[in-house]
Amino acid sequence: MYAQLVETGSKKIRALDEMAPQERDFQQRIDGGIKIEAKDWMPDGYRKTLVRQISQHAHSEIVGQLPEGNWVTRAPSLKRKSILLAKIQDEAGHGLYLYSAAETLGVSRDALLGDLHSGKAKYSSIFNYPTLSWADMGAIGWLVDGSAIINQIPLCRCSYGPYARAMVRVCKEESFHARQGYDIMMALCNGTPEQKQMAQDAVNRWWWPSLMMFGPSDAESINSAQSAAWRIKLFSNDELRQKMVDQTVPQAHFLGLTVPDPDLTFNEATGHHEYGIIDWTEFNNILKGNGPCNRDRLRTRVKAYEDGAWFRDALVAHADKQAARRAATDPAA
Ligand code: BYC
Repeated sequence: MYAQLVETGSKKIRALDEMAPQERDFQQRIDGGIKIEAKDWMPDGYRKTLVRQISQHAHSEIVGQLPEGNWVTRAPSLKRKSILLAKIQDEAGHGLYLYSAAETLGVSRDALLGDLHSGKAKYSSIFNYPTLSWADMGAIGWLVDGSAIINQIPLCRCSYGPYARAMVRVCKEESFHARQGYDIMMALCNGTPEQKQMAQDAVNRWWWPSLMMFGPSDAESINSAQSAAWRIKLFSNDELRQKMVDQTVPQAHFLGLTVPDPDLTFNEATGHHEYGIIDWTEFNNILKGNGPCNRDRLRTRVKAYEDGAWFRDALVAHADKQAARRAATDPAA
């Protein structure tokens, strides 16, 4: 079904009869819905695509802690603070599952983090925007984690076993994150006019960046055709973006908030909300490192890594001591 000759930028998806036997077997397993596991043979391009996507995803999770971390000390109540802390800790956990999934493909976590810290690796564009008010915690949970769920539920069924399995738990936790975000928005929208205005202002700033999270339009997406053939991507960027808009617009209406898109219309015939033109110049600028917070995020991330060196050293020293103790008491071990 995948095997049409699709041009993907410089690449062309090859038909089954153009493949060497080993690659054909591999593709047929994927087409048959059989998961690929770490020790299975895989084409180099499949491995590279997964390392690229899973590591970008892992980086997004840990950089994604920073905009919300900014509000832990300013949460409006102890309850909100505990919930926010739990959410941010979940994101660290997601990063760990994902780095572990990437490691099964033969790359080291140190190398991946090195690429993040040098600015070579990408992470999601969304985390390069500032969090200016408490309402941003609501908007991030509702819109950003909401978008993440839409993108990641299909990944639970992707062809690479370790990635798919990591996604199952991630999606369960993301669902709590999205609810806590919507709950913050509900509280603000049922509060004073100033609080409602704060919620509206947050939606005004996070709406378009959330749509950009899904990546370039299908026409511009260089990796999509091959990733779809390998069942790493089960839906296109535009399909998932449309799902997000269709799901979120009624939620905004329920809150009594306006979606900041004058061109937004509901098409009765298709049942979809049609949205206006996305500012891809803004997206591309962020990808080039020129968003409002790119430099700050990277600086904070590198500092956190350097400040944690003593802790990583202590873990290694502890593991070495335990191994030495085991060897001393049981030389056969
Ligand atoms: N930001 O050919 P395309 C979270 C890049 S974590 C930056 O469509 P692909 C959360 C793309 O990498 C959310 N870069 O690529 C965490 C590619 O560049 P390279 C993270 C982007 O891979 C904490 C180029 O543009 N989720 O929700 O087929 C707190 C062309 O794009 C972006 C994931 O990582 C972007 N938005 O599709 C709260 C999910 N979009 O690599 C929440 C897994 C595109 O060729 N990833 N690019 O140099 C995916 O599903 C896919 O990788 C994407 C892109 C849909 C993101």
